[in-house]
Amino acid sequence: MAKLVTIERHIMAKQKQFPSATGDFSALLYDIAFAAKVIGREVNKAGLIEDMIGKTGSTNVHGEEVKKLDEFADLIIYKSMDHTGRLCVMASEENEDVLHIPEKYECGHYVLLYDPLDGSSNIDANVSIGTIFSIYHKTSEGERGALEDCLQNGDKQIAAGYIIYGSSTMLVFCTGRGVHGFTYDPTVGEFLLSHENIKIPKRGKIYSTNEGNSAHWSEGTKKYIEYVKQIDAATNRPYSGRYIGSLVADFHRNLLYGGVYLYPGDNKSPNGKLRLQYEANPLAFLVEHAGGAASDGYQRIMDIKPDSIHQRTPLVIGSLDDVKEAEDFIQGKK
Ligand code: P6P
Repeated sequence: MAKLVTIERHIMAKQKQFPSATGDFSALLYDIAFAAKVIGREVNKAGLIEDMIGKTGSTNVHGEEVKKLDEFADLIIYKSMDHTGRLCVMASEENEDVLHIPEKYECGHYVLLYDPLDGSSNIDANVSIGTIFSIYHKTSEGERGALEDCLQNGDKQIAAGYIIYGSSTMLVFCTGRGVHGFTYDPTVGEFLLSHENIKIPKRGKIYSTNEGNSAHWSEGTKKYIEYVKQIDAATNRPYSGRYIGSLVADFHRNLLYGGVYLYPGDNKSPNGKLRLQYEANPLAFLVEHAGGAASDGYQRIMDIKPDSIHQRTPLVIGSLDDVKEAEDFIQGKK
């Protein structure tokens, strides 16, 4: 009988390593796990609920169509967190401005940034989608958090993770001591430890990118993608092309199997499509703690100083050797 380690038991065991811990951080992680259960329930039966599939008719700050489940997930996370007294401010990919804690509630000393439902354009096609989150310490002076709390470099993250709503619902997170995956068991209503201390292979055989954009790519990017498709048994080429079009799903597969995901900048979108604060930084935190790497093709993602909460960044992320090789091509060294 596999040892049944719930996420609560796992977090408590980690918390015991820090006698000064107040339990606030652990409780914040439980709150996220709770929100994940509620979102997962709706995502998994969305197709059966009148009016949960489809568009809201509105667009978000990025001019993208907002799906009904996007709005639902965004609200669930905010409402699960706004009254706990653990957070001082939040920021969501779905909301233009930072999300303050209502005056009637106390503020805490943590900051939560999140993409409530990434890949939502895939919802109606029943493709895996995900929630991505980052946690920082409060740095601003005032009692209630501020925009500056949401503009910290990625290497100031104290935790990050994602929930993938796929063939099963999994919560993968890291608090700086290993990357751990928990699979949701609906029969007991718990996330159970299923992937302890995940390490990404140093080199993979998978590349993930939208080749439909290749006409706009730089010469370096084009050369790298051509390189991984060439036949050379000594370097395990050609790689396999795998692209789901849902970042959490593509990242999760590469984290477990090895490989590299690229959403590069190009002559149409020099900063690429993905958001630094809600997508690149949390996944960069995870992949580095799993032994991989994340860059914009030139610099480490977690070294980038954010100027705005919605800024985009090119992203090359995955197995250490694959990311370094992609950087060499992008920088014209190969
Ligand atoms: P494209 C989804 O909209 C998303 O933000 C990521 O989840 C995904 O990897 C990417 O965009 C897909 O973008 O341009 O290839 O459709």
